Amino acid sequence: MKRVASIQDISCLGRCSLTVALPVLAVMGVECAVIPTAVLSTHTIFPDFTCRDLTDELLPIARHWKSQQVKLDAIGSGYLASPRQTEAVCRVFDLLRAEDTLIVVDPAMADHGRLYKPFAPDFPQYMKKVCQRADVLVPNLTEACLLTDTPYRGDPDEAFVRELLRKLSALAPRVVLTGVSFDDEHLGAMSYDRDTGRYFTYFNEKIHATFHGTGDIFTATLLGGMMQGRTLEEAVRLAVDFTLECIRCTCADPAASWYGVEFEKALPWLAEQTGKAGSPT
Ligand code: PXL
Repeated sequence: MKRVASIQDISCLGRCSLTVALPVLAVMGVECAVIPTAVLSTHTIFPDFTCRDLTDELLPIARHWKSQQVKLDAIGSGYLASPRQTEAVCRVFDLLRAEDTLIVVDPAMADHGRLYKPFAPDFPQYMKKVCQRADVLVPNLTEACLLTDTPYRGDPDEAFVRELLRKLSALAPRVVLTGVSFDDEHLGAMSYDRDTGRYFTYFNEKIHATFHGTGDIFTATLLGGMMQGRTLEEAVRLAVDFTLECIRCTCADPAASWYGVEFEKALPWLAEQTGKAGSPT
């Protein structure tokens, strides 16, 4: 069985970060060890959330694992709570990565043209260092602009997105940009592989509703898909389709909460796709 470590926060309520990665990876037949970066009462879109930064725990956890010869097939990072924490996460990567460990970084710090509330304008400069350790970097459009010092555009065309991907590839060899849309009917992701020069685009239906935590669902599914032996491009398709399935389930429920998607209802769909990928090793 493949084992990954997921480095991101626990938002006790809100359906994001670890509370999404754990069930998604479990359904995909992948063991998910965790390094929690912070404990928050809710995600940061709620007012007055509490937050306990766990930066000082990260390296002791990693050192203990190292002493136990823990082997990781992948390490994924997501929301990080402070600039100091980005430095600790870089050290955790350096300590725990083996030659064949896949590093997947989601620079979860911004959306819709704006940094999340807790972050100062210089935070992307710190996050860049984490991104430079990635084998696969998975930003949304806002994060991609912040990481490449590109003015944000809410209505990108294909030339803009290709150029953004190319600029991002200075940070990591493979890049997947999420939330890509060139018209009113389609939404998906676009990837770029610096070594082959190949772009890949995959769209599915665009549902006109925005939900929180969909980026975390996408990245967890992408990582799980790659651990199941899918190529990056196959994993992108699966992640787009599963994220859409989660949004469909949420929109079908008039009593759905505002703060996150009902991914739980879509997990059986994901389990079915997992069967199609063959047994996890
Ligand atoms: O979904 C990204 C995310 C993760 N963790 C926390 C967040 C957010 C987005 O706002 O606030 C705590």
